[in-house]
Amino acid sequence: MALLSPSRRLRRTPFSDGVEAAGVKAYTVYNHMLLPTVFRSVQEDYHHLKQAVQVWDVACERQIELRGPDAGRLVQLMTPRDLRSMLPGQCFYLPIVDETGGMLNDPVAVKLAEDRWWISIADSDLLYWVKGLAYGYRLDVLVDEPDVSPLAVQGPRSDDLMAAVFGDQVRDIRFFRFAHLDFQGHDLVVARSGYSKQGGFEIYVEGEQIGMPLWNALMEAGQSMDVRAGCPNLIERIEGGLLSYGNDMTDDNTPHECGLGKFCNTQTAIGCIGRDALLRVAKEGPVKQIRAIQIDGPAVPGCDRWWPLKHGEKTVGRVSSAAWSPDFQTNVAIGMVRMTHWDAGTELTVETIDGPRQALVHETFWA
Ligand code: THG
Repeated sequence: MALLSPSRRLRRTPFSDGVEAAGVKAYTVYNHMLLPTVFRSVQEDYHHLKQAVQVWDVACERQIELRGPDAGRLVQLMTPRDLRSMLPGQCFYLPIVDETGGMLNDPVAVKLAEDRWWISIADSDLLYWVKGLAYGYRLDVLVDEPDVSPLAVQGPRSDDLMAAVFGDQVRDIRFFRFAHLDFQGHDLVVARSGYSKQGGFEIYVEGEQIGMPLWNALMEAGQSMDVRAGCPNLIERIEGGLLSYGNDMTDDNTPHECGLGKFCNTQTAIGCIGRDALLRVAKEGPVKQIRAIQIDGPAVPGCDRWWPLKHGEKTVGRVSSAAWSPDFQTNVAIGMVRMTHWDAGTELTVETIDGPRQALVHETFWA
């Protein structure tokens, strides 16, 4: 692939100087912003993530801030997950759906207060949908994209690194909870969350002023822990079954097709715009669903378009993400498979860009 032309529209982040100094080798574009994808190599980065600790510039996980008495009502309009039990201090992974039950995004919602939320979005322009709803429903809420940039610390040594910078209080933060912690006089939201299965934290950095000081403090404190700059890792996230909006699912898919049924309480999510549509399809159940797929043979090429999944002549699904897994010594993949062929152990053929391969519907994701 050719290079990306830098421009004002392709936004840099408060950490871009650190990312470049660390020798970033490739970027993707996510929410119109730079997202690093490779530092040494995807495989080297993968081994290191699973053994040590990394600092990730995930500023592209942009926030939509909702402020005002109707903030909670507006979030509930958008999701079939029942939010009544959610307390300030909690984060929830939320399917966001339109009036047909189609997925518009799969953010992490951060409930700062009853009347103040951050929706930490995946790669789609959700802001306009949210603004449209707030205006159309005449809600008493302000909607905007504040300058808040998440910095993730991920890997088995995350607790030690974070404790070195923020103190031992970070160890007490529970999964998908957050605390307010001080860094050089700035109050930061620090959550135990992140786009890997290796454990870690996300620091919501407000403004760009302390971006590089925080980056540098983590890098210095982590020297003895072999800290490195990293990024969401393709291999690790496929092993863990972490979905990527736009790749593994689109607005043509319901949350149930995406395997996100466990994050839906459609019966009791009163107010959700997609509720009727989802209740209708829930009666029958989904006819296709996300599955872990194992692909035989040597390392597959990069998956930059859907690869058809076939049973004989018949197309029964598609693979949307795939990579060679050094730990499992096979190609791991995420696909959408029709009900008739989604049982574990079903043998299929996947038409990769380099030709057909044998594939197997796997029982579960790998990690
Ligand atoms: N963190 C924050 N914002 C984000 C992401 C993130 N925005 C974009 C993208 N990632 C959104 N997608 C996901 C996908 C999966 C998870 C979080 C965001 C995730 N899932 C866990 C799992 O499936 O094991 C746990 C979910 C749970 O149990 O509640 O973490 O990573 N800020």
